[in-house]
Amino acid sequence: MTIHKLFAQRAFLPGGWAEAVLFDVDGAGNIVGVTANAAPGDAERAKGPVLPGMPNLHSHAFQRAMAGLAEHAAPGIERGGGRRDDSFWTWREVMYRFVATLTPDQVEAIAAQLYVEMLESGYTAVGEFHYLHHAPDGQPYADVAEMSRRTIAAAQATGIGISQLPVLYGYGGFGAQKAGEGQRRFLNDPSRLLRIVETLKASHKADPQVRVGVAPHSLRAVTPETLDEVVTGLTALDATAPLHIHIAEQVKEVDDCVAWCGRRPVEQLFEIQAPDARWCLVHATHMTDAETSALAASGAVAGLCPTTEANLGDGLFPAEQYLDAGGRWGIGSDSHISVSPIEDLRLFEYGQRLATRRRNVLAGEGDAASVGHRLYQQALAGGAQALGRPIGALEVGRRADLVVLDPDHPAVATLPPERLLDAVVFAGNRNPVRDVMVGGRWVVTEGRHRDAEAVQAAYTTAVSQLLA
Ligand code: NGQ
Ligand code: ZN
Repeated sequence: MTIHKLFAQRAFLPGGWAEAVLFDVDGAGNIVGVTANAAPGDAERAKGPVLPGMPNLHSHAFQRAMAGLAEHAAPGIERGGGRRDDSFWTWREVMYRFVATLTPDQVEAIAAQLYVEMLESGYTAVGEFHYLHHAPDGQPYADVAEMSRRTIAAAQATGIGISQLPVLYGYGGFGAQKAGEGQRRFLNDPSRLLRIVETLKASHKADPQVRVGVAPHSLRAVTPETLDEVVTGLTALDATAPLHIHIAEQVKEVDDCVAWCGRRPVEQLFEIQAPDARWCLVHATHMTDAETSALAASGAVAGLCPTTEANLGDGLFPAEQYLDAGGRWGIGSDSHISVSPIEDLRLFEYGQRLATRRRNVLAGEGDAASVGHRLYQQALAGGAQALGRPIGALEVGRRADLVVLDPDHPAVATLPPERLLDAVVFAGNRNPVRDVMVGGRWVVTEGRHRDAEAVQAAYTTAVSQLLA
């Protein structure tokens, strides 16, 4: 098997920054050798410091095309009663109207544009929390997995790794409330959802760039019985496949959950399931101390989406307590109001500073006393776990997913390695990502994705049709 050799003068390995690192990558895109203090020999040379690519653990790809369409408070056809009534729930109404007519071709074009933007910003894998399954009238397409195939096709065309998470969505609210009109394209029972999972798994079983899991949408959209059925069904197909769920994002959601079952959402999930390392609890914004400790102890990942959570007015995740308790977490760009690991990591810390009036709230010990270092490192580990793929670290056995920082970026050019991630996270306003490799292949060079222009042209056509 041919081995590609890549030499980096400086690279961020699991133990921290290392010098003169030689990577061996096999033809399948796996790292098969990592040697520090090595001679470059005839290896290809990375043009700047090398970081592991960041996993983006939570995406609703189609929402990329509505970024900016829900940021005005004027009352009118799109909105409720103006700014005092604007909330997550009115945003959701805008989203339902946006989703009503989307075609498979449009979804694929939007996803491709999004994935190009992710790659150019340093994300090398995505968790696609996919609930737009059916035709506008709610009827399944001839291939029930049609829409999922489109996001996977966009991932394959652009080169990003994907964990496709077909969503189980059955109801409109706690206690098996009937789903609304705006939700009809999302609906499946557990057996049809598992058929989607099975057919996708069969189509992609040999592809190391694709993993398939399941996402029960939220405790609002499933019952304890349908949740159990889909978890059991997935486990039978793949005992380690990822399981993602939205949870406790909004105060109203917590209140409605308590009114329905007497327990808060995170409490209720732990009552009816046993979340472990396979699980990713997306948002988990509103937790009591006991819930925070239970989640941290479970080994599950908290899927944090700071820019979307800010945009939707969700609230602040109890980050300091959760990290102190050893909780695992990663980041996602969710609604894609921003597509930048830098911006999401920065806002994660800044939310805590604003709330506590302190600085370096999420710093750890040793190398991790650097907030940038600790956040980047933990988001890599949690993201990799949540996506269920061997990614997130530059070590033997993982995928060769890496980012080369621009050596001419002022911060990259001047700062010592132990401050580099702080500069990137807190002052990387001009994108410092130069080149990006996924599964051993370069997909971004000199800041630009190989197909950026064609993908954007198709995106522009798709969105102009949609908004016409
Ligand atoms: C979603 N998004 O499924 O796209 C949700 C909104 C809901 C976020 N929670 C819809 N950020 O939760 O019902
Ligand atoms: Zn979401």
